[in-house]
Amino acid sequence: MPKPHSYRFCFGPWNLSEGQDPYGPTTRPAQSFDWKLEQMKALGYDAMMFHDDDAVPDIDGKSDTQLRKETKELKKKLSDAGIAPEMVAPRLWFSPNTIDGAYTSNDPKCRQYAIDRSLRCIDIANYLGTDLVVLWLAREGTYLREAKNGRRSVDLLVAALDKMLAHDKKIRLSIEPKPNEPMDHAYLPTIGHALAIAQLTRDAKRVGCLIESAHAILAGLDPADEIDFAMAFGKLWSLHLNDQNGLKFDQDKPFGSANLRVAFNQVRALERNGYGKKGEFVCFDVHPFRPTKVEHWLAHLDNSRRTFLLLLEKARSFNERQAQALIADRNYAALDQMVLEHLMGK
Ligand code: XUL
Ligand code: MN
Repeated sequence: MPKPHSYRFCFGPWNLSEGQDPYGPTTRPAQSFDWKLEQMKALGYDAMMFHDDDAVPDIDGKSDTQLRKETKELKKKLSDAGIAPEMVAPRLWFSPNTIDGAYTSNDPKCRQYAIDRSLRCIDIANYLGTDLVVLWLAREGTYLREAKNGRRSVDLLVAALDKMLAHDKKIRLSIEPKPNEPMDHAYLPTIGHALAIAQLTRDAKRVGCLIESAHAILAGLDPADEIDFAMAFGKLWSLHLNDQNGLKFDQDKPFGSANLRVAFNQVRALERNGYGKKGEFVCFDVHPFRPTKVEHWLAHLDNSRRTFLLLLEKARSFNERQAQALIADRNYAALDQMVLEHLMGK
């Protein structure tokens, strides 16, 4: 039996969110970055993931010198805290320049902004000491079909990826697909799309993906199958575990909250593929429920990791021999019940 490996855990500053939604304001007061870092240490997490402007607030108004200085300060803070920088992601959905999309905007000036901003994000990753840039392509899609030319959008996405790959010979790009929200339809809705577009770039082996459980569920897919698919290509370089109750807005629920069995199967898929053995982190892209009180603000992160570790025990103690015998006998009813009873502790 190979020795079971241990996992390392990560979250981002945005996962200690304040409760705002499209219908109402915050329900918890904003906290400083230093407070968030303290909480991460207290929870015993290993790494932090960043948007470019989590690392350098108000990035658009800052010079390259300032960007370098602030990132170096952040790097020191992280290393003093014993926290690794996992990745940096350009926030390409906030600026007035990305109203109609970033790399696929119909306005060439806006497309240029998106590329310049992405190159600065790569610089931040370099200063911080990570080779991973995550691309959640929030507004690369349409509200209505006729607004953009889909074929041209694919070409523009490839051109943008190529510029990033050329800017830095070592950087790896992880595309985080999501099928909808804020767009009606996104151009890269699934892992298959992300890995396919990688093949059109100048250096396909440096373009991989990040799976978020909720995003896969929103695409009508099983996140465990997405994990197996990405890992068959050796391209699952990061992971956002969370949960999602059906086809609605992106809920970012605690891991396992909506469907424990789907969560169990994700852990099984990670185990059988050896996720984490090359230094990949298990990140929880989870948010507190809006009614959460300040004194319970960290619970969703603690609980997600706790559920993950309990499901890991379940994955490792699953009776594979018994399961294989039932599979050989095509007795899927018994297999089904065996899984349920295992999860219920029978
Ligand atoms: C959006 C989402 C983002 C990315 C990082 O749904 O998941 O937080 O993970 O940009
Ligand atoms: Mn995510």
